[in-house]
Amino acid sequence: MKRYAFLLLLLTTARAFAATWVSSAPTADAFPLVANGHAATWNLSPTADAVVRLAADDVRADIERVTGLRPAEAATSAHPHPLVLVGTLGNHPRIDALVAAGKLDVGELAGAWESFVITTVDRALVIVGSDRRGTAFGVYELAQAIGVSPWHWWADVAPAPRNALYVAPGTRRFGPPSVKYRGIFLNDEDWGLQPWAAETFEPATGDIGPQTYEKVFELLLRLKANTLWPAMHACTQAFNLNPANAALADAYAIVMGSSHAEPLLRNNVGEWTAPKPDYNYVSNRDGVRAYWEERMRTNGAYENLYTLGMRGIHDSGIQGTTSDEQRITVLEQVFADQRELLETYVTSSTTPPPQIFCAYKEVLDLYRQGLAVPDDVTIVWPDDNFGYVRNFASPDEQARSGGFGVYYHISYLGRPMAYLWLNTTPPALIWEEMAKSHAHGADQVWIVNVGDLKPAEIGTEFFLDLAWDLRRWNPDTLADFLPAWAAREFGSAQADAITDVMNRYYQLNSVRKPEHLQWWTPLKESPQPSPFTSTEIDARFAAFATLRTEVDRIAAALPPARQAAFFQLVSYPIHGAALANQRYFAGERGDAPTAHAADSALHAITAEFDTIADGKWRGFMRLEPADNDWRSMRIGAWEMPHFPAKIEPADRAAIDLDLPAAATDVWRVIPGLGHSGQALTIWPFDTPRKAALTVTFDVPPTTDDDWTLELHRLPTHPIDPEHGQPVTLTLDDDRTLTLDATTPDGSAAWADGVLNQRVTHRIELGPLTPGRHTLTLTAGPGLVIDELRLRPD
Ligand code: REL
Repeated sequence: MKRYAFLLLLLTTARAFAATWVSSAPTADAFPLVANGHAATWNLSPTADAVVRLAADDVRADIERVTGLRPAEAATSAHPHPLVLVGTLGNHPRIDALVAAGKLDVGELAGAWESFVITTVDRALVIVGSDRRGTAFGVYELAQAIGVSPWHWWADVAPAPRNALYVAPGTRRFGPPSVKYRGIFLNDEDWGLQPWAAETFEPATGDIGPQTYEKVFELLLRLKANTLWPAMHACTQAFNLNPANAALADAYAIVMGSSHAEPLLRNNVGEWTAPKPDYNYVSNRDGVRAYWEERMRTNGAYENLYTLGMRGIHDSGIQGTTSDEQRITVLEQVFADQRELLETYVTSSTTPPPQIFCAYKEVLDLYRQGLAVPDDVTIVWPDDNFGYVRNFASPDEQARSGGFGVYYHISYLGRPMAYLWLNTTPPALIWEEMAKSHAHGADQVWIVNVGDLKPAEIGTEFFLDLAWDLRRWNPDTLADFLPAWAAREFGSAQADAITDVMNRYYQLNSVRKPEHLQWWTPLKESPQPSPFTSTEIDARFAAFATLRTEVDRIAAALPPARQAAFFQLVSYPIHGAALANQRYFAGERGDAPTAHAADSALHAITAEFDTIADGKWRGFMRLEPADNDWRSMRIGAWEMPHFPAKIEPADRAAIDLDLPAAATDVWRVIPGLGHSGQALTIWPFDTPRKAALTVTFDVPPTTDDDWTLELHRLPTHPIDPEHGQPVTLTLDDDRTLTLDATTPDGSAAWADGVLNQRVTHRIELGPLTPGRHTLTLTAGPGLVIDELRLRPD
């Protein structure tokens, strides 16, 4: 029993990514944040930044949410102790005096970016930041430590009530972050965010406006993010057309940017009022420049992250050019003109403002053809919209002073098929792609496209967590994220069970996203039945059915206060994905009653979203958009498929090679990655050389078959596009085969790869003698092997 308790303690320690330094029971020298029916008083500097004041107000409200007691605020630090002192270094006289007296060791805080120290000294709890956001992050760190989720408002996560809160003595240091600018892009808001804001949350504005943005900004700070690309579709009024939005961003110290197609904070779909063809830098340079200049004049005083370059009005190529050569010339002129505007309206005497060039879609090709990007501009690599980063800086490029960043998607509207509904990108994939990018210099800007934000809570948080402190996450700690998240949101009793269902949810949807069940892509000529065998479909049905039962069992075990959050974060996504699969596969089998029942059930649980949390989310969850712009893009219009009788592929005994057993200290198993949930890759990601992976397998005695080796890999893009991803396979030390495990970016094969979430290479081996064989695979970093399988021909 004792041993069990010890193991449990070890497990809990390993899992705890949230702070555990606040307890409900007094310990020696602990600071009484709330004790004996009294909450310690807070004191802020009279000249505290707006964001510090906002954060302190939020967290004082959090303390009341947890304990029922709201801390008072004292105008002066001469107030009797216990006191919570909150301030930015150099801006809080009492904190500065403690530092000067040598009582408060702030370490490397002075001049650091967004860093903070939380410490107990002289019967005070001190939260001191290096700058305004650092201080605010420190205050919100305390909120997490007392058990308040960053999603307490956005997903109705109820904190566990506590009578007392004691802060353990000691000094805790945080920051600087792994990535300088970290944020989200609210994109494709036509389904949830915009209709909900317009009808339910902010009817007076009738749009996504200051009330909604205020909640978004608070969330970003709680998640230790600092940047926002605002909603930008035609259904939404452009962010900067309402000056209250930018003023609010400034109060919350949120750095405002704009997407790849919206240079210098201009939302073209909503703001370019001249005829569309005039958005043309060849024929109307003065007109476009004046349009940008106007925004610099009104918003240049705020803290912004400026997108440079130019594309079309929306997500399209630059207008008025006929060749790549001309596009490059025009873009270089655009850079020069835009930087001149920044120089005039923004640049302080010494520091140019942060600028990015996002090499999205066709723009990456221009960069690869030699487009010259000013050295101090951050080049932001795009993913391929499906979660696989398209480019990595070479060692030479990494010398650029502007450095690099990544624009990543966990939601997407576009070809070959959108995914705008559930969030099914496994945390393990986000880690694999983003940590790999970081290892190749992408540490200046990380932006994630989160679609409507809900239900993308888990992916959003994990992405921003990585950006805040990437060092915590590696192949050995990755699996700790979900249990810690589940324990924080729903309590420890059900955390393991929730982790288990979420892991299975990610794995099942790694085989096919629920939005991509139609087994064809617009790139193929006609609809096709799924490539699964009946056995595989039955197994998928059974796995989803088990998940649904388990989710309902967990829901029944949770207290009423946790129900709304559980529905939003776990139950709806899992039931939704299961029903979408049932609807599709039953339809494909011609089982109309089951397919139609699943369709009705899917509509019913979606409608339930309108009723939870007393109707707070009415209008947020829809299978179709509220406007007519993007019909049938979310999960695809559903109808019973009409296929001829299916030809079942012969289900012949294949041999699965035991890849995890072959892992080495270089080829590492990444838990939760791939169809297998245990794909292998070379880690650390900047390992400079190739490494060998050796697998043994047995061929059965009676066979005289020819064999094909299937190498299933994730559709990652090569780290070095010039040399691809060469793989050498050596069989029994006497036969060597080579292949290039790359897929041409944007091709039909690429489309299949991202929809299947794997690419399969088939290598004919011919006959194999019965008995033991050895296969050695040698490749470089960047290749992710999901499974190796031998099939008899
Ligand atoms: O960056 C993106 O993902 C966007 O360009 C696209 O997703 C696009 O705006 C889309 O919303 C509609 O075209």
